[in-house]
Amino acid sequence: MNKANNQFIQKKVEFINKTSNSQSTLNEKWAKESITELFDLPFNDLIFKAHAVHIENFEPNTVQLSTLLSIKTGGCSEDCGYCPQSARFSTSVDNEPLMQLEEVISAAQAAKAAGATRFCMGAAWRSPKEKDLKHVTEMISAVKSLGLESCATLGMLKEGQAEQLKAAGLDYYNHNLDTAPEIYGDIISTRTYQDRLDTLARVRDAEIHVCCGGIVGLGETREGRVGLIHQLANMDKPPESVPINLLTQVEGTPLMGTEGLDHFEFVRTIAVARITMPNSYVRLSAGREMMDDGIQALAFFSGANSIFYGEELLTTENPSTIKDQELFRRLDLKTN
Ligand code: SAM
Ligand code: DTB
Ligand code: SF4
Repeated sequence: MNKANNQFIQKKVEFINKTSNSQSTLNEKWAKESITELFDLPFNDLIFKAHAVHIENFEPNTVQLSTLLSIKTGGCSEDCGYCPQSARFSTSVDNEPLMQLEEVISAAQAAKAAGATRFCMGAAWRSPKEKDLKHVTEMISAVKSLGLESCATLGMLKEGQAEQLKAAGLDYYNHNLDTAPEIYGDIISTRTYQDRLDTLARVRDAEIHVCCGGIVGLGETREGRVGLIHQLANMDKPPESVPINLLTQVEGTPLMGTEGLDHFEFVRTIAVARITMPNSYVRLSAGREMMDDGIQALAFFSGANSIFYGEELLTTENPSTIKDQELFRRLDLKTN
């Protein structure tokens, strides 16, 4: 590289570093103003900065693969406005009871054979009942014995339930904040933001890794996205894993027909998550089916280092494993 080029990059780094976190009067790690400033950077400056943070903290060019399985589908009592599994909306999702252990084991074996290292089991529950939890703990132990990391997302946890999951060997619990507190009530009325924070605290106390993120494209403004990142980045300990979902609009849900989010704004959200949570895995989650390869490449450049891998999310489509493997090859990405 010639001298002029080197000087240019040096100047760019200095300029970008100027947008640093201004100390909040509330003594939080990330002031809302600093997060807003990041979102407001010229796109190239933002993703350049995010990439710099990423390669300082993670193995570059490496993506973690998590495969999802819906172990109990549909018929959920909650009213999350984005979700095709709510019993309150008329969608094409068929209700299915809790899966048998053998079916879960075969799905986990297939995920491992395809290259996934984490297996995430999702259930359409408000919160698990004791008898359900017993079956789920068997599934967790079976997944662990295959040499996979385990993750579960079962809704709100009551006192003592996180400890049961931990004892079965659960590595991660996924429970999303979904959006900013100010917007939350427009999307969900059957559980509060505080309910979610309480479950997350139980997961932390039980020493299970926290997987917590949200959805963008719910019709929120940029301020809404700032508010979500502000909550996540200021947790006492930020989540180890941060899934950023782009709303997958499903016929029959209240959020069907919401104006689509510019995919560059989605990439900005990934970049801001990376900068504000430098040690967390940032997962490019729901919505990849709608994104072209260029947008996904920009998301990886901006610090996304995990994806949901496998033909299906919970009830909606995800890119095929063959298509993903082709993308990894074209981008020289290693997987783990
Ligand atoms: N029932 C449990 C709960 O809500 O905690 C676990 C499963 S729930 C489907 C897990 C997360 O998936 C939600 O919190 C939400 O962030 C995400 N999700 C659900 N439907 C989605 C959609 N249509 N588009 C994007 N993300 C979605
Ligand atoms: C998360 O943040 N996204 C996943 C997982 N955690 C459970 C779920 C996405 C669901 C998309 C809609 C569906 O397939 O039903
Ligand atoms: Fe139920 Fe979870 Fe869907 Fe909400 S997101 S309706 S809690 S399955």
